[in-house]
Amino acid sequence: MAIMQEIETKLQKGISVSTNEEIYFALLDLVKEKAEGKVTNDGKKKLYYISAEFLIGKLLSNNLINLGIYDEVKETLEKNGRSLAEIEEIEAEPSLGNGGLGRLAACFLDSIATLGLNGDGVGLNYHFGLFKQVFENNLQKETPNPWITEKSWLTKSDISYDVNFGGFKVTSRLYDIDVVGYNNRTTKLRLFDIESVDESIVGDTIDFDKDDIEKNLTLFLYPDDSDDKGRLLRVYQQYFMVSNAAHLIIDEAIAKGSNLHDLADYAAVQINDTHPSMVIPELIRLLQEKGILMDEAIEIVSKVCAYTNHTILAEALEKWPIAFLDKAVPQLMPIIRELDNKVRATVSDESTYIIKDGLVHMAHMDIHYGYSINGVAYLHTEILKNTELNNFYKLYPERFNNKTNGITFRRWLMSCNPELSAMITDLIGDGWKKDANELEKLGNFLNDDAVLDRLLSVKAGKKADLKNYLATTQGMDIDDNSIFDIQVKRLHEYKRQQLNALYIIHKYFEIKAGKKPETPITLFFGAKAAPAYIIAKDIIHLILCLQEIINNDPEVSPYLKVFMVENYNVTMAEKLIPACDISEQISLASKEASGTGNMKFMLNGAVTLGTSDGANVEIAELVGADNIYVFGEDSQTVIDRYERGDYCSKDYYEKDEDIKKAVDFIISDEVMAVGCKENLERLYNELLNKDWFMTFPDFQDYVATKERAYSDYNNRKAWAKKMLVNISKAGFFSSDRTIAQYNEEVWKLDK
Ligand code: 26Q
Repeated sequence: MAIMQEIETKLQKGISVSTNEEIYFALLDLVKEKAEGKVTNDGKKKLYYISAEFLIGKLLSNNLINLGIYDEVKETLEKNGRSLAEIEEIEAEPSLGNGGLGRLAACFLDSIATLGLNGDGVGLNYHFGLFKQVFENNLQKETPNPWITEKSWLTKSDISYDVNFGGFKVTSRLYDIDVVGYNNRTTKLRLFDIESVDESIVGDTIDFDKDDIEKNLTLFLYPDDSDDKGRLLRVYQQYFMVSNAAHLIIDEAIAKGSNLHDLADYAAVQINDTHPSMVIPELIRLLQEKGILMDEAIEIVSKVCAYTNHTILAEALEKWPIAFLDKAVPQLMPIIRELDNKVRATVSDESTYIIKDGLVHMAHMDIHYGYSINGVAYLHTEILKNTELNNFYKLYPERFNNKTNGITFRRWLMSCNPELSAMITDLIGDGWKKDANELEKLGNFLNDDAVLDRLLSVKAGKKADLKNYLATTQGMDIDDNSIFDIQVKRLHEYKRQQLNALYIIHKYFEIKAGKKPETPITLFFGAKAAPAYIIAKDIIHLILCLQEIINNDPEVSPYLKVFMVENYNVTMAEKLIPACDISEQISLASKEASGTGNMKFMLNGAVTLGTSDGANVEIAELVGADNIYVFGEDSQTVIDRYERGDYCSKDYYEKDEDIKKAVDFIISDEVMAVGCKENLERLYNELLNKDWFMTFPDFQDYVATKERAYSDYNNRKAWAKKMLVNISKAGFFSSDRTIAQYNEEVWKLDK
């Protein structure tokens, strides 16, 4: 049947007389039906990618692309006077993740499906996901973000388990979302929910009764963990997730013929950061329930579980008080104690013990009882091996391996930038869609003026699209002839949005003093701060204050403008990234495990301005020094500084007039007039007295390198060449490559 007929059969009327909402739900039904008809790999061994986050983004367009019917649907709608873009606006984005780790999990599912591997994602069905961000009086406010509509991508399954907590029991329900690969294959995202969840306990804010676990368990992603109740709720969530996952794994293995002694032939579990770590003791517990003795159960589970580390920030490595686990999951504590005792019996290095000072170190459990431990970029894995986890590396060198992150080109090029995709296909054919390394062929056009001109005009088109979108949705007045310099990612001090803000202040003074840039500059930010992360919220406050001051200053605003987009999410990323000229990746060297935004920007022809950190290092190696702007101290210098503990931000402040001027501006009358004294003073003091992520030592190099990039931008032809080199070298960062490596070296699933 022609698509038009299929849609109209669903609608039971003509497309042209239906509302956008009716068309969206008709397409949703249609896509779900088509996905069900696709093949799933049903091989003996299956991967369970367990993750507290899956930041999948809107699904309609992506699924249409992967089903191969995007163009047909789009044209059919257009013929009937309708626009797919408008219909997409109806879809609510499921915000089931914070940032990188969650989006990575979503890219991985796309690649697992596309490569036709037997693997599912397993997580939680948060009803409100991450909060929605709104700005009021230049401050971030958080509101609930419901995304589940009566008809949605979720399909209720008949799978349900009893999960026991200390003193009470809950019943789960599994919902599935089909993940459509770009290859006629599908896999599933399996999201567990609790039958007794009650959305009505949430009002206009994200506050709710944190004690009522039976009603609140799956309401929010990472409920505020600034107090013990919030932290305890995280433990309940994590156990609920992994207990369900463990039941599912065992049931599915048995159904395939496993006697459980051979579980490792049927299941591989990837533990995405430490949030699902309790799956180790839970699997051991369930195997014991099935009659397997503790020692053998531990051995079996150690052949099933593998752990990915995503951070070297000590504060993000989860350590749970024994008292929490005793209260929430008393049945696990004896097993965790046994796991710890076994380590104590054989390992002399106390720093690696699982239980220390009344805390259970989740990562330690993963490393002792997992068969693979990986970092997410070359530099990150080296730092884990040589510094952060060196004591573990000495025990188990063979377990450590690197899997440099990747992104799915279906969403991050084909779907978000059809214009650039079409141009690439015109030049090199469409083999790159399945083998991203073919993008290298673009290297043949580096001296082709017509190609370079077309590349610039595609970029100009995306900049105009972004300008229009932000004018309509957020009332922003953007000059699309300016340089689009973009920093979008979670707000964190180590990511150093504050360094960018200090540059803005510096530039503001320069322009005031008459040093005007040849091409105007627009600096974009997008970032949510964790609700309890005070300094992060203060940084947002500063940026919003700068936006108000600068954009309203007639002397400066023709040359420099600042825009912080509200509620940065996947949907917004898909609009910002294709329009970017300069991609800001300015974390303090050694702190960003990988970054994946850096890869998305590069793929869309932005040039990176970044430190030697995470995957930036690999980008630099691939594109060469002429096609990236690298600045700042290197990771070893930073690590040594921390080791010595002798960094003193005040010294820099006192010796460097530019730094002093920029930092003082934070508490100037001008900023105070549009901001809050308390927030601004707190941020000022933090920088002056601590600056834990060392923005001052990198400040002058950052300014100089950024100026060099802005100046190079004016040579349009040379700039277009840099863009093309970046696109042509991006193939390595396809998540298809990453997943193929995980499979070959870690999971070993059948094709
Ligand atoms: C831990 C304890 C208590 C509360 C929250 C957390 C928590 C929550 C989320 C800890 C970590 C996260 C998320 C981490 C994350 O997104 N890491 C990013 O992972 C990306 C994918 O590997 C990398 O590219 C980024 O460099 C890394 O920051």
